[in-house]
Amino acid sequence: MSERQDNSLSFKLVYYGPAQSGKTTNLLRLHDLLAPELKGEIMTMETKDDRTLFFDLLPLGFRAPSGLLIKFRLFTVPGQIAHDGTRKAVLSRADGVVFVADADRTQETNNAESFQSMTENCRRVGLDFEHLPLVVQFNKCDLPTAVPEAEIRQRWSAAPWPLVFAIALDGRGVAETFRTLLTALYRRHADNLALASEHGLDEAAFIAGALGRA
Ligand SMILES: Nc1nc2c(ncn2[C@@H]2O[C@H](COP(=O)(O)OP(=O)(O)OP(=O)(O)O)[C@@H](O)[C@H]2O)c(=O)[nH]1
Ligand SMILES: [Mg+2]
Repeated sequence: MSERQDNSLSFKLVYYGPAQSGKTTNLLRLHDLLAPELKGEIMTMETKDDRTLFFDLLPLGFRAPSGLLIKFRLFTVPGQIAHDGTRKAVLSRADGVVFVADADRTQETNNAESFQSMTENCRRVGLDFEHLPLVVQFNKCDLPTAVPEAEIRQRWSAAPWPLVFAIALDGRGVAETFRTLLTALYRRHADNLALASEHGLDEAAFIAGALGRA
């Protein structure tokens, strides 16, 4: 998170995950669903077959009662194996991550490899993975071949991160995922940034400011 002289804060949030899991779709749906005070244009960079080559970016923001401007920059990484260098660069200085897994049973190995690469890349860019606000989304729950929610929950029961089940294609679970990440982000930083005491932002106001009407 960067604090600036101009009374603003900027949080970098990254959607990470294996190729084609629905990271870009999450950002596109968020852009449709959210109405924060400030919403920039979504920038997507896709090749002709819809695969992210570098990253996508969605800028959002709102002003706290104190006047502090709170900005969010939401990025996606490219999931294709070949783009690991780009993933590392995008992950650098992230304040929070959504890991978008593909619920399709055929994607279990790809999910596991991508999660592993995320932890390694966090280490390489100097992020404290232990304390990183992280939400795990299982997307594509509409597929007939999706692993059932109960089975996924059981498998992840020992993991400390919140799980959200989504069908990003029709927007389901997309705002909930973002809201869950904002909650973790707030709890991580509220005290050191004096968000409640100096800026008039309790957790609900922080989340409502970032989401707008969603
Ligand atoms: N069935 C189904 N398909 C989805 C869902 N979400 C996304 N897709 C489709 O999955 C494909 C990949 O989606 P993207 O959002 O481009 O995936 P990505 O993770 O950004 O892919 P990379 O940029 O290559 O890493 C597209 O054809 C989407 O329409 C979903 O919830 N269900
Ligand atoms: Mg993409």
